[in-house]
Amino acid sequence: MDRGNSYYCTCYFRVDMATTKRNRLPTSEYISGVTSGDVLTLSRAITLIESTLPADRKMSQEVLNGVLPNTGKSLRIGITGVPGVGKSTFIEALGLHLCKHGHKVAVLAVDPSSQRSGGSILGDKTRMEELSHHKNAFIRPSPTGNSLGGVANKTRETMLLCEATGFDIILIETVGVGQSEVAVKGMVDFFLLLMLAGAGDELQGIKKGIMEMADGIAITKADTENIKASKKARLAYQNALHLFPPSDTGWYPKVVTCSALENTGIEEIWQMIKSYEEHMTKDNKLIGQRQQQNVNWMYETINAELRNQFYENPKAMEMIKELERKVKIAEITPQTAAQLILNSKFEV
Ligand SMILES: Nc1nc2c(ncn2[C@@H]2O[C@H](COP(=O)(O)OP(=O)(O)OP(=O)(O)O)[C@@H](O)[C@H]2O)c(=O)[nH]1
Ligand SMILES: [Mg+2]
Repeated sequence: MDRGNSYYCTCYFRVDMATTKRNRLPTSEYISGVTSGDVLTLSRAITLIESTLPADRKMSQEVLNGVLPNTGKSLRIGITGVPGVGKSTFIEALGLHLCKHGHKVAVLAVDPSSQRSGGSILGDKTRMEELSHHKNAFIRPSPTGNSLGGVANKTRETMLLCEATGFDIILIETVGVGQSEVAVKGMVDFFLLLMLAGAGDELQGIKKGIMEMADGIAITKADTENIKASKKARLAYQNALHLFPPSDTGWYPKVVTCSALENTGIEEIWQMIKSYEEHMTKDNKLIGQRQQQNVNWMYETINAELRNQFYENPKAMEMIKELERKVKIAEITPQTAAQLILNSKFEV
């Protein structure tokens, strides 16, 4: 295997850049390197945006603004499903399929809950071994962060950098338990839900909300003795989807079966994604969706920043503690306490 061509990120461990020596390029070199398709500069630019140092944060924004005209030219695909459903194995199969057809594929992850062995993708990197060595693929682990918002932001920014480097397909893996799938839905064009055929429990234990978010469902591990159950599950899910109101875009989610291990159904899923893209490109629906996602991102950032500024203010915290005491003993109502602190925010 030719490792020389590999884009695979070599940092197999998490590095807190805030505690390591800064080793930065000039802003213009990040921009020119990334936009000329240099993957080593891409890796370094991602390390920069993952840093929490204020100077790095400022530089990251300059780099991102510099590469912005070169972004947006990829198809962004989110892949979710419960732990162990087969997301990574599926991404390996789909990613390889696309690389073989000349696409350049970047694989990212949003998994704030994962503290195991350096992020979910690296944790099970063996599942993507072949893809990780393909010259057209780039795999980056889930960034660290103590909040979902922070992790999601870094993944969005990483996605933009990958696009500017020339990757035309972005695959984002996220675990479909908790809120990370909502964050990923808000940054991709197509959202694929992976499911397993269960013994008669096809529609149990599934969060309805996730199904409603999906643009497509793949019943995976449809191989060996699972084939029959998977076909049955496909019909059950397809029927269940009919019960949901149609989405604003007029797209009807489809359900397909696949086996990542046997490489079946992968092309069918790709065709489903392509017909979705075609549907969304008509009447500029895809552009509209992305514009809305960007606006939402701006508001999320403002909200998060306002919260941080407020809760990091020592005077406000002092006042809150005192008000908390008064609320506990019913000296004042929670509403009055909240109003007092919000009014005083401008003085503290
Ligand atoms: N039979 C069969 N097994 C599969 C298939 N895809 C994945 N598996 C197996 O299912 C297990 C979990 O696969 P992963 O790809 O790691 O699943 P995941 O959803 O990424 O798991 P997390 O990242 O832990 O949430 C592994 O043992 C795989 O070999 C498939 O198509 N068929
Ligand atoms: Mg995985």
